[in-house]
Amino acid sequence: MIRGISFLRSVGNAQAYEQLASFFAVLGFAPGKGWKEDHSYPGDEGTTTGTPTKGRGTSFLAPLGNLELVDGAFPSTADVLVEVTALDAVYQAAAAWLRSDGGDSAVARLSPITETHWKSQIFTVEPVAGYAFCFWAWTDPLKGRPIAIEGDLSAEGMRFAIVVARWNAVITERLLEGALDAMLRSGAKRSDIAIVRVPGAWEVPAAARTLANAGHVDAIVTLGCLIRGETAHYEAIYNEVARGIGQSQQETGIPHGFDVLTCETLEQALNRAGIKAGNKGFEAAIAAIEMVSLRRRLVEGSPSKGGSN
Ligand code: DLZ
Repeated sequence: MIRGISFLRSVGNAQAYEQLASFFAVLGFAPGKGWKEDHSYPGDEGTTTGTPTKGRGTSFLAPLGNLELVDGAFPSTADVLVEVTALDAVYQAAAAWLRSDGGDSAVARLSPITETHWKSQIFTVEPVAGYAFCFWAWTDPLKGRPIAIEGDLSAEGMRFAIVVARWNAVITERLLEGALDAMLRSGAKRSDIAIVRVPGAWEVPAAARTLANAGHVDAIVTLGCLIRGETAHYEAIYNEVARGIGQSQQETGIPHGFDVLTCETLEQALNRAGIKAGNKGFEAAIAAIEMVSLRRRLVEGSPSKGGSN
């Protein structure tokens, strides 16, 4: 039921308001909606542009927020603490902003980065005198990340089969090159990659299934190209091919990288085979590598590299 939390800071005058808005904008905050009201408040002094001040708010969003009550020693020199992931970069950005705002002497409003007692580093900055903010980051960069089990992209020691259709070879050979490039650059050995050629896309699922059942490879990459204008029963063929490859993956558990292109024209197919829109064979191979790595972690039950709280 609770949707979010806002920390409101009333800024004494329009100039400080604009300076602070400029400071937070350069630090990479996502801008919020902000607001502006048309009626005036008693004591309005006017903005730097001369128009009468009305109520307004500039907001900056962070993905996470919390209300923290503190009993005992206060953990920082400011009451707003912004957690970041790259403290050094934020520090540099803050220093650059201070320099541009007030020259080298303004950098005195930036404290050095210091260690905290809670395994993190912190600094305090006063972009405008009297308005201090603390920025901090965990010393262990994995601390505080959402818990996730992920595969990595190292193919060292993995064995692959690439099933490639000969139909539309001008396209599928490029997809094959892309898939090989991804595997070899990710650390696979050439001798651990089998290339299996089949007549057309229609034959890809059966070959993939045979390879998966044989159990000699960790992953299979399936490559083909169907061009609507040149293919009778295009939809029917594609549906069967996609279903067959998906079924082979689901029933054997062996990851199947899928790249049977379905294109309107040859030009579109060429673009997806490396001319313009990246090489989809490369992408399918990278996905297969990640899935092998993930599968090993899931089966071995070791989320060791997935990050934890
Ligand atoms: C027959 C056919 C047609 C019309 N079009 C394609 C295509 O665009 N891409 C492709 O990979 N294969 C095509 N084929 C061949 C079928 O996939 C299959 O190889 C033959 O029907 C023989 O079973």
